[in-house]
Amino acid sequence: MKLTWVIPTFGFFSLLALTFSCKPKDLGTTISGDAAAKVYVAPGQKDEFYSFVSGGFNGQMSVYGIPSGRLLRIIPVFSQFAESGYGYSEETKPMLNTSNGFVPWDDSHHIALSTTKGEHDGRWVFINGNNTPRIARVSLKTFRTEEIIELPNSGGNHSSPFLTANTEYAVAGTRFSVPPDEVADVPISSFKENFKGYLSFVKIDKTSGRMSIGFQLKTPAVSFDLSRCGRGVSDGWFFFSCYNTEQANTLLEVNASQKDKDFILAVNWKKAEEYLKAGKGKKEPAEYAHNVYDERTHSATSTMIKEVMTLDPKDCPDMLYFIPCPKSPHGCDVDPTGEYIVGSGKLAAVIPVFSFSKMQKAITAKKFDGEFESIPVLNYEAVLHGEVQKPGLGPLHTEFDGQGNAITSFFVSSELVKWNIEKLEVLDRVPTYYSVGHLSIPGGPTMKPHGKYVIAYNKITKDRYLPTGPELAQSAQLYSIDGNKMQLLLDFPTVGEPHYAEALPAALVEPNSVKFFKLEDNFHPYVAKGEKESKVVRKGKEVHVYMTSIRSHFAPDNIEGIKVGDEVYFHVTNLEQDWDVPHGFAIRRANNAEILIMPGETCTLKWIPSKAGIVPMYCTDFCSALHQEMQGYVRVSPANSNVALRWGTGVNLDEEAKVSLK
Ligand code: K7E
Ligand code: CUA
Repeated sequence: MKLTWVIPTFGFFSLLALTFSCKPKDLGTTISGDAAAKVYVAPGQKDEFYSFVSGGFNGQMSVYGIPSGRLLRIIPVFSQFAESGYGYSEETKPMLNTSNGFVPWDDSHHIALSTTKGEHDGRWVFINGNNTPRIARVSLKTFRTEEIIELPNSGGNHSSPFLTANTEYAVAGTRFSVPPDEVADVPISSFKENFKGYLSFVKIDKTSGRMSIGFQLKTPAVSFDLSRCGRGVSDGWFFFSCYNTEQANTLLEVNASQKDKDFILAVNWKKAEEYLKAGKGKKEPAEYAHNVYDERTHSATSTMIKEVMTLDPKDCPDMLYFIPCPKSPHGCDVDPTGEYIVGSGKLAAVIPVFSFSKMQKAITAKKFDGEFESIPVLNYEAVLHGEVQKPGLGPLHTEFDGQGNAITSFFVSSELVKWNIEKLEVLDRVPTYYSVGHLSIPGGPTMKPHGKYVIAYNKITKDRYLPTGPELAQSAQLYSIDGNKMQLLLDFPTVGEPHYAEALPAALVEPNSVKFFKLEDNFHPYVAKGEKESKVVRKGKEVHVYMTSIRSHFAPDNIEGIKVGDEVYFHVTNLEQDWDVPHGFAIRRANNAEILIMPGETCTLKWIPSKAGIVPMYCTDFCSALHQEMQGYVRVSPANSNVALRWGTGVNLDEEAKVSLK
């Protein structure tokens, strides 16, 4: 396919034109003959890679097998998930607590797999919450969200979470500059005086993965978009793309597209650590939630933290530098060696590639073009390795194949373009259908890319799948990159709106995957480790049912003496000790979801009966041939009744019931 375009002059109207996408001329309905064989994973065979895909506005993370494109799991993170009871069960509700109370949704864009020495280590995957600024950590042993930390002073956590080479920090740059939380109520027009852009450095414990806010940098009010850490030669640095350096607060489409160049902010985080040690930090009042899920108790707790350490660049010279970057940069990507930093200006006609060693020289030689809010601005030519000429239109993101090449996604011209980093030459281009956002090469953002494939995550799907009303499935496309030419192999639909994704070899994850939770390690306060321990305990209006489930019955499965308006807690322990045998629990007239209990786990469903009557409950997960028999009854009596509290399984309550003495 040959692409032709006119490099526009950036007037208002051409700007408008640029922000729309074009449809490639070649409709791409033909693919070469061996494509099917390359993505065919025969029944019973497993995929080579796990791919973790952000869910965008569904607030979750999804897991696909690559190259088949098969959806393996949706991991609930920031949004309630009725399928498993995440955010509905008493144990998981605290995960969604914030300084603004319970927030059961978010918008998640970026995936970050943990690394050691710049290579995937298969331990954790991190993801951002954009709307309520948060970072979550998911365990790759359990595929569950283990921790969520909120970020104060941030207006929207887009530029996040990006990790250092040894997963020392996850960074989080605010997309919206806002007044610091303390200042709050000011006129919007006082943007330049009152607004700030905060960069958060979230520390990650080496062994447990536990997160805490190490420090926040108070930077000028711009919009931080994306980021990557330095590595190898540039270890100790972070690079953040910034737009709206015009500092506009209205009609950003026009007003934040005025300048010929915005910035990449280079942050020397090792220096920031030195300043902290030297006592330059200042603790400031703040309020943010830190939510931790404990696998021993199968329960989460939420703690509200009241202060945060901040560093003001004014007290910390030689820590921050601006690199001019053409036209509203979006992606900011660092190559595997750490020497090259690729900026992708959404409205730029070139891809600038910066050199880290040139940047160091320029800093020593003070090759500055003035300052931006007291932060030195480096001279563009002095730090530039070179520009890729006529690469395409609307570059967004770049990943690396580990062979000295980069592949960049182009939203406007709907294509992936492969180019050589050293020579800055375009080597190959393939169309995407349509308007690609992020792209993902397995290991592409690490020091050792695994290569083999690139996956395009497209923003528009028109005419690729059977229509499903006004909203179509999201579209991902898989290409092979191990030959000279990139080759389209497969289209597959995704859920939510995928932004970024990261893939790693299955061998790094599969052997560690937890098969079930050991009952003996269950320290849930309401666990029943065998049917003999099942019981019902009333404490005033609170009723605690210590329930067990095993194929194919609950204990107890008959309960009487519950009254209208009671607060009933079903603490269900799944006694199974085998892989892939969850039981579900649902009860009629509940105002929330089911709970889905993994073997060895305890989960709690809260239920407030509203009417007198006999209320059925049952197992929701088809667990055995007699799954349908896995059901029982709760008798609810009027609030003022004196029906005794009694329960049992396999007995006649009138003859043999266990009775609570309380
Ligand atoms: Cu979709 Cu990374 Cu939020 Cu680009 S971002 S596409
Ligand atoms: Cu247990 Cu179905």
